[in-house]
Amino acid sequence: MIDLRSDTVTRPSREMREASAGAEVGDDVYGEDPTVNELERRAADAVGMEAALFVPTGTMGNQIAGRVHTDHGQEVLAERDSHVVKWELAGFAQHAGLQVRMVDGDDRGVVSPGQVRESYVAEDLHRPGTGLLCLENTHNSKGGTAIAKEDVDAVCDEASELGVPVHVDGARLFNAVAALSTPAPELVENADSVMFCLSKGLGAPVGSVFAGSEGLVERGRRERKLFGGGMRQAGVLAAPGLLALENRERLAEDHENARALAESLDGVGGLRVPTPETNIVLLDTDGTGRTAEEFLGVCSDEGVLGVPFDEHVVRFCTHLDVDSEDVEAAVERVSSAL
Ligand code: TLP
Repeated sequence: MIDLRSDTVTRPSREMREASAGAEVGDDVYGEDPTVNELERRAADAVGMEAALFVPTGTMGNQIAGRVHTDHGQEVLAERDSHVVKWELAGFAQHAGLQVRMVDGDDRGVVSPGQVRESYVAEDLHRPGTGLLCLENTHNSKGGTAIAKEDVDAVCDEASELGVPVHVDGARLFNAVAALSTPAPELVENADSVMFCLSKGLGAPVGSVFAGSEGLVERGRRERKLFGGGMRQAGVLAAPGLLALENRERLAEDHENARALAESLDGVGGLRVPTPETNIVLLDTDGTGRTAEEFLGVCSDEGVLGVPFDEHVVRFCTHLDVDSEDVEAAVERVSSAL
């Protein structure tokens, strides 16, 4: 099976399993796990923030952001197709009492400073006030688009003028870094916090990071406890996370594989496949006469897995466990399926 459903499907390497087995551990709720402490230090450095917090999932990292930046009952601004809007069970509403004000980004998911200003709500007797702007980079639903520093900075400046903090859902931040050749600390330097996942393209079995100022991360630590995320001897999970940080450089390979996959499949049997910016390939199945689900059915019969994103949109994702030969094989199998 060539599994292109997500970059979350990677299995931990032997080195990761060994690092896990040999990890020095302590009770992280007491701040005594040396491996977690080391991961948090290195993760903060990697994004140029003062401090970082190891969390079990990207979802928890984003939800912690919702709670630490806002007051209950405020509004959060987020792009309409972003993960926090589509795939986190309305967590901002459930956990932080936030009303989400959705903004239509452009076709790459970029939100403009003008949209931030227009959507901003000043607090008064009738209106709750905007407590947070949440950005996503890379933007998953828009096909892993890598949003440039100028675009990130422009909205951060606008938000800052309005007194609104900015959180970046950077589940795939290092894919953006690789695609843009902009170091992560520069890409998020004007944001207040960032979440990035160790468990996606970086290949760790578990884990994400929430990073920001010392004060924000300390508040985040309490929220993580509230969410049931105080993980005790979590060094066994942080050790593979440390190795995952070393995988940042190789993300460019996934991007090359994604490009090769898209270029080879574009036009096959009526498929329309734009060239991706990172590791996410979106396929428009309309011209094949099949819906996304039907297309995935025939692909699965040939041993290729993807996920449906819309009635006629399928996502294929490249990752650490897929090499260029697998991509060639996937192209052959999909072509024969069609
Ligand atoms: N995304 C998953 C699914 O939930 C869709 C995937 O396969 O892509 N932010 C973004 C942008 C994400 O893509 C994801 C996961 C998350 C947050 C949540 O991370 P986890 O799965 O660790 O909670």
